[in-house]
Amino acid sequence: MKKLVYFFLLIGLLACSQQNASSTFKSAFNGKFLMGTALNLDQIWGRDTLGIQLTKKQFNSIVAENCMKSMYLQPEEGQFFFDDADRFVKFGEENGMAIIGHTLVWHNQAPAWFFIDEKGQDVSREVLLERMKNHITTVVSRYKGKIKGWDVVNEAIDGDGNFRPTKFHQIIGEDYIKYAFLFAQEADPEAELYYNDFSMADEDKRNGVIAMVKTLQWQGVKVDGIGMQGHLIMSGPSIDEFEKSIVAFSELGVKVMITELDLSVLPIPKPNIGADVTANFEYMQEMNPYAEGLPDSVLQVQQQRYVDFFRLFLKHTDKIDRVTFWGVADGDSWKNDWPVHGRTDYALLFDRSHQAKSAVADILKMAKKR
Ligand code: 9MR
Repeated sequence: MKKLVYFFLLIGLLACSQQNASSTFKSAFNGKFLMGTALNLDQIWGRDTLGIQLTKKQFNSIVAENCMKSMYLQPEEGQFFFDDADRFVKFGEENGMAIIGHTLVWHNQAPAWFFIDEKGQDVSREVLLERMKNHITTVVSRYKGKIKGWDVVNEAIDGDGNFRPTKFHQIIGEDYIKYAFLFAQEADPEAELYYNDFSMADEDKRNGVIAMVKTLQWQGVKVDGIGMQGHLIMSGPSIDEFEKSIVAFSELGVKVMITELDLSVLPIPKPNIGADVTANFEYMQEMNPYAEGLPDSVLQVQQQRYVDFFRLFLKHTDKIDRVTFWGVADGDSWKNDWPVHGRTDYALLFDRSHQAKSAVADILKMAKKR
């Protein structure tokens, strides 16, 4: 009799531990895709203890929200600042996480000196290529063997599918992208190399990115993946359009990553602003309707939309390698300050007290069934 009681106790304990094991993102999606989050400086340096606890429990991949951007890594020519990035990489290594580097070449958050000479004039193509090479080589070599993959080039294609007219494009020409990938590959041949962009479910952007990646492939350049930034809003993009891009990118023979995932519940001041960080609109009370709390009805719509997107990701586990949230908890999200500063948004799946929203349980249940 006693033996029987022990037996059932054991079965119960096993069932419980099974349930716990799949009650986190990283375990529920194990074998399907990596589950990641972006970390800010408070998390990287351990000041946000709750955020760090949550990260260790839920995620098996990290990306630095800001500290690996070129204006922070090389604020002055030849003067590199690695303290934050080193700490970020150490945290990932200590916790056995897949570490993603973001981002080597981005027109935003590049230091002003990068493009000009001592007289303030634009530098030549040769000089800019040399600066790009030096930056990429220094950064990628430092973390060689530690970083799973780099967002090599970020946001190079405009909404109409053409090349965004950035300083890189103006001064070097289209092939700056090719060179960025080649320099990164040379510095760490084992690291995966990605192209990352927003509004990737839009048809023009999708086609522009496909054309660009095809050209790179035709030139023999190694591109391992395409990052689809998931800065969603309540009204768009549609699941169908998002799916078309997952499929189309995967048909290029590269991995697809859902990067920078968040879902804003706030009104937008202008349609189609994507995630262009330079967009900035004046604060108005009516643009901040949930400062005192999120009504249940809105939370439910958000929950459904998150669940629908995860259903889509689960349908394409053969194509998707990683899903990464752009922040740990609602209070961390850039959406609180963009495109209008000082609002209260609820864009992530953990609330301001680091409690899981009900969508989390739904998503975990769905993952377990697959
Ligand atoms: O979330 C980031 C925010 O804290 C920064 O102020 C901003 C500018 O560096 O960048 C935000 O992250 C962007 C990411 O690096 C690239 N895609 C768009 C993201 C949101 O703007």
